[in-house]
Amino acid sequence: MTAYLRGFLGCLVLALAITSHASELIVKVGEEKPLKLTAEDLELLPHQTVKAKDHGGLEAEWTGVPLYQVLQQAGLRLGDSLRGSALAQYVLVTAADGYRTVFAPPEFDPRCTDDPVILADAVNGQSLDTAQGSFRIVLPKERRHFRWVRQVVKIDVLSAR
Ligand SMILES: Nc1nc2c(c(=O)[nH]1)N[C@H]1C(S)=C(S)[C@@H](COP(=O)(O)O)O[C@H]1N2
Ligand SMILES: [Mo]
Repeated sequence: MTAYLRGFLGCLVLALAITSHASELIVKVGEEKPLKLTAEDLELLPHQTVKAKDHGGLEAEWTGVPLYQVLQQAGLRLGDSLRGSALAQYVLVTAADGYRTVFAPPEFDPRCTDDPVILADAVNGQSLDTAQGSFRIVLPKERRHFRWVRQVVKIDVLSAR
């Protein structure tokens, strides 16, 4: 009984360790110090809710933080600074399964567009499930869903040369 309990507690601790590890997002803007965000850190930032159809065509309410705010916190300069060589920057989003996709900063800079790009942590008032991961990119205006990256674990801002 005691051994069983110990085994159970061991599994629980391991599961918690894996879950908390999986929920960390690393955001690296050029040579800036990487920003590490847990799900709890993201919760503290101002959220926005958007309506969007999922891949199956069902309308849902996605809640999260506008991506540009997370990137600005990690050191990305938008607005008036987005000019000249800064326009050769690209944003590489990597998921836990190795899926990757890129964005360009003007696609989510509010000085350039009204179309939201959300780093979502909830849908219809519920936290995202394990298939979605702790963080998912949501693009309500994009007709294809290939950039709705699930299980986002890393975001790099790089410069094309
Ligand atoms: N991590 C990850 N995100 C991903 C993908 C993937 O393979 N891995 N596929 C993309 C594609 S092509 C589509 S159509 C949608 C599907 O979203 P769904 O799984 O919620 O239906 O997820 C996108 N996000
Ligand atoms: Mo897809």
